[in-house]
Amino acid sequence: MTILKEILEKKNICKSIWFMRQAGRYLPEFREIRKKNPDFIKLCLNSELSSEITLHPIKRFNLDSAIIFSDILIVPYSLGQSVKFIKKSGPELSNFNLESFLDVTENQFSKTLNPVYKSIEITRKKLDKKKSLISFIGAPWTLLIYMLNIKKGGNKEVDITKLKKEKTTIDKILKKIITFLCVHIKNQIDAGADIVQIFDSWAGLAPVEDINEYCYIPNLKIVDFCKKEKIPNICFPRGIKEKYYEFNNIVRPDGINIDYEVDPDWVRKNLRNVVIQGGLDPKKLLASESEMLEGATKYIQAFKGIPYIFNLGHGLLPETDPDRVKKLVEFYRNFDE
Ligand code: 1CP
Repeated sequence: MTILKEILEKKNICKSIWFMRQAGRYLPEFREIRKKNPDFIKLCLNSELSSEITLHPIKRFNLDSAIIFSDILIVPYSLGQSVKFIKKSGPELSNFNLESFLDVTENQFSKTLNPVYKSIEITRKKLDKKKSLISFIGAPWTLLIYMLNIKKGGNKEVDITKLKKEKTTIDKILKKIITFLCVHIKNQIDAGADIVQIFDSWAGLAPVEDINEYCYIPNLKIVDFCKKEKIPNICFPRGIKEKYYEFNNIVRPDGINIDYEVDPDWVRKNLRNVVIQGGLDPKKLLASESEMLEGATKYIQAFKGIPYIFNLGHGLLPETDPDRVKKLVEFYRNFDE
């Protein structure tokens, strides 16, 4: 049994560490490959290279889990939208077209994503049996934001007028996308992944009065699917503050990744019947070494005596020094609780 499965299913207390966005921009070996592959989506769909990138951080830091190198936006891409990554300004999707979106069949969708599944197969064979291979999806609300381009104001809010205007379209998108996200999860697990992480990176931007409809219910439907299929799952509803409590009680995932805005002692008291993951601010890896290690200590101690997966409160930043990551891993491994 892989280490994360042991924690998430059996609630065993094991030491376990991995990082969100552990494969990618901060690693010179990734940047080398990326230079030669200007089309990012094509790179995600290159099974051999994607597997190689997935294993970069495992080779360097001997982490307990690998997360497959892909992107949450591969799903909108497979449903007909082209995706470009503009340096500094982030991802840009072509205009959403409801007809062509609704036209894509499950078979076409799985066929486009086949290289991801192939990459999982290759990676599983190369990965130590005890290590987990994590698959992932973007949660429906986070995908909607990119698909309809409804973020504004320097990523701090959504365009509510546009959200209301597009309501009928949104209902249709949600219905289909939940089904197809479940297909993508199942295909990744069948290919050899053993966990799924559901990234709701923009959950904090859901209007308070609509958080049930846009965040809780879509996550719940996906988690219920995972439970039916016995797939260990971790949710990451980033930025919802004290609503982590409500989210956990409604969605009931196996694991929950906390962000750095929620206090770990509050989390320990309030989030029950769920395995906690993450929390440390990725900016701590840019600060002094002692500040970074103090930060890490706070999380390790807050979750002493209960199952806890060490990770961050958001992904590793592109400017992170890989040696810092190494230091943090060593510190965690040697920490005497
Ligand atoms: O330009 C480049 O070189 C591409 C940078 C890059 C990378 C390395 C993007 C573009 N995506 C990825 C890989 C990726 N994305 C992974 C696999 C690597 C790993 O985790 O080890 C994963 C899990 C993601 C997930 C993802 N993509 C999320 C959810 C997690 C999060 O950070 O909130 C989101 C919101 C995206 C969208 C996305 N993809 C890429 C960018 C620049 C963005 C916008 C958000 C951001 O700036 O990260």
